[in-house]
Amino acid sequence: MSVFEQRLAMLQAEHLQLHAKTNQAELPGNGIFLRYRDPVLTAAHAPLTWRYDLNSHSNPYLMERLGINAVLNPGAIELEGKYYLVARVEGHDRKSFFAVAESDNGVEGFQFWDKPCVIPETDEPDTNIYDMRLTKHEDGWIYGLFCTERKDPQAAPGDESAAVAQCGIVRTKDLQSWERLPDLKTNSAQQRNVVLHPEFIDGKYALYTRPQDSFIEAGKGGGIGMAFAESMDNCVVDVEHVIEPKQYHTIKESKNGQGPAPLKTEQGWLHVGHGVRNTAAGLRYVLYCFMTDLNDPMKVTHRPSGYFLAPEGEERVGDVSNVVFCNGMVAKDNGEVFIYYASSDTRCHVLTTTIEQLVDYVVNTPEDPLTSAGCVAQRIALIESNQSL
Ligand code: M1P
Repeated sequence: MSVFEQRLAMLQAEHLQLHAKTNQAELPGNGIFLRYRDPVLTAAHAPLTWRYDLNSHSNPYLMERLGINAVLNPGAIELEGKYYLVARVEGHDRKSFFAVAESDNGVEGFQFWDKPCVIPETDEPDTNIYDMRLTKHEDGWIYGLFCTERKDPQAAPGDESAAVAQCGIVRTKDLQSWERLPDLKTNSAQQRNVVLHPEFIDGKYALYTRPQDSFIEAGKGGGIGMAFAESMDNCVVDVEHVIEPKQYHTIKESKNGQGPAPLKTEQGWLHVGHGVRNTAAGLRYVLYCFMTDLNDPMKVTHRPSGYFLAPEGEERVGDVSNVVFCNGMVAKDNGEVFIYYASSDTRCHVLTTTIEQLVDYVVNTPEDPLTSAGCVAQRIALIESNQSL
């Protein structure tokens, strides 16, 4: 057997094994959600045809020609009972692209479609695109809002890292053909984490934004904003109302951002977002929840204290360590919820829970009292109530 044949047999066997692997919930969990033993989608899931030249004449050593570095930050959607992730796939070349992976049960067996998504460009080509949020809008389209990054035209000579992030928009009916619409226009210097609300509000499209001064730092901006647009064909917003600000000495003191589109529940719109704080070891990203009023989605009604999910174990290490990030969530008609998140900008995972559990968590978990003394009083109240049982 040639080197080529031996390597191909090994690679194919490994790939098959990865896709056949079952995933297990880790019990007993925290009562809010279940984590799973294995990531649902990783760089190793990328088809061999994306990475290798499979021609034994042009590639006798079966070398990897176009490696995949990471698979992260997937948008998620359920269509006719199947689970689809639109993942951010990053090559060894640092450029990201989108690719669809599907699974029958949402926790295992995710398999990429044959080819990555072809996202048309605008007149101003994107250098890098990532982090798609999918929204099934009541207008009948599935929208994908994502970050488009281009070199900062104001960059000082020699500065090859200054970038401008803005919101790109596509729409589709089938996740196969994507219609590119003009980028979102706002008054903010930088935009990431822009998400479309699934319903019209007063006849307008409603968007969650994240006004930001510079590429990494929120600066005077930051917070989750809400803004309204007449149309998605030329989406322009004027005022961004910050409905969920960053806050001193909390898990969102540096910045925060909307996760996927919020879930509609009887008690309110349930949001998953990310909060960021700075540490001596760099930025730490955790997930947190909040709820907004059904009739007035600009009004936050519940803010359970602290984080909902923080990186654990191997999740803590990766290209950007100490990060969990979520931009995909699926709520089924039977109340089950699948929350997809990535760890350390490297791999994708799932959490499962229910609308009932999430609502209980958001509505009945006390708010952060914002001081040590307040937290002690809060904990003593819990202890004393338990002692009186
Ligand atoms: O590296 C962590 C995350 O950083 C950015 O998120 P934010 O804009 O909130 O800082 C994004 O680049 C995201 O993709 C990345 O996971």
